[in-house]
Amino acid sequence: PSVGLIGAPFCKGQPRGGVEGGPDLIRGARLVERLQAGGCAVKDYGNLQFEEFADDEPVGVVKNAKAVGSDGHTSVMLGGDHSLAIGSIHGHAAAVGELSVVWVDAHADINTPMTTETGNLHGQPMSFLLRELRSKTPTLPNFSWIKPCVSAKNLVYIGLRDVDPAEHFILKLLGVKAFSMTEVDQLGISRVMEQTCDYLCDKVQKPIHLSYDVDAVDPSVTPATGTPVIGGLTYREGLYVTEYLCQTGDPVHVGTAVDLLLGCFGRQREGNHAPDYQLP
Ligand code: DIR
Ligand code: MN
Ligand code: MN
Ligand code: MN
Repeated sequence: PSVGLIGAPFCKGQPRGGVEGGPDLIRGARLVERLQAGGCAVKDYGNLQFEEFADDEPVGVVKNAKAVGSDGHTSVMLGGDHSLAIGSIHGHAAAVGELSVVWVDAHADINTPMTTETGNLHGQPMSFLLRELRSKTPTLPNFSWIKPCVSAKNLVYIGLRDVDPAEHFILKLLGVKAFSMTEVDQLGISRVMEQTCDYLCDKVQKPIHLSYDVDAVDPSVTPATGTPVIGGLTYREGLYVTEYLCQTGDPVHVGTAVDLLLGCFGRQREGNHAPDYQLP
């Protein structure tokens, strides 16, 4: 496989500093070398630069709309906060057409600017991307470039356990497929992944866009998240998701830490060896 990395040191979709350091920290964990060692060709495009907006006043309760709206672009995006998924999914859809989206997260991130309780745009990206919510999302400053490009039937959630009432209403209204932690407990992660792929690949097989929020994994494993929610995926369940998608589809976007990312590009816990490996 061949991987293009883009760092997105961005944090204005939510109130806390820290995540903007994510891309360089992930690189610092020798991501490039480890992908190469696994047989991937890697091109690192460096970090995106984000404009500063002195006049980024709240729109209603929504914060930093101009800064979030002006991000964009495609491929392996190292976040950064989850408002970046607007740009990465939009760009991915522009490049390949119809997409399936697997959203692994404690949260549904599907609040609209009208339902958000926090004003934080990292809790809203799916509302701008879903065709079915077009009439429910007012256009924010710098958001006019966003064309809804994902259909509700092509979206699957995994790991939900902190969903706002309005978000829950939207999920039920649109009939979105969701495996909350209850279903993970009930079915086990292997059947969750099997059913996810059966569901998405039912009709024509489309490229899968994996959007992975590190807070999907239990905070005992990923304590550095700004929004820890107890009762998440174990490290092993978290990795299983990426290993499984790697052997079935071709996920193109991930925003998370090294092991999960390596899992997306072929690293298996059972081990790996090159096709031309010879025993000495
Ligand atoms: C909450 C929290 N539902 C919101 N969302 C988070 O701000 O809309 N998403 N933390 O990752
Ligand atoms: Mn988040
Ligand atoms: Mn989350
Ligand atoms: Mn999220």
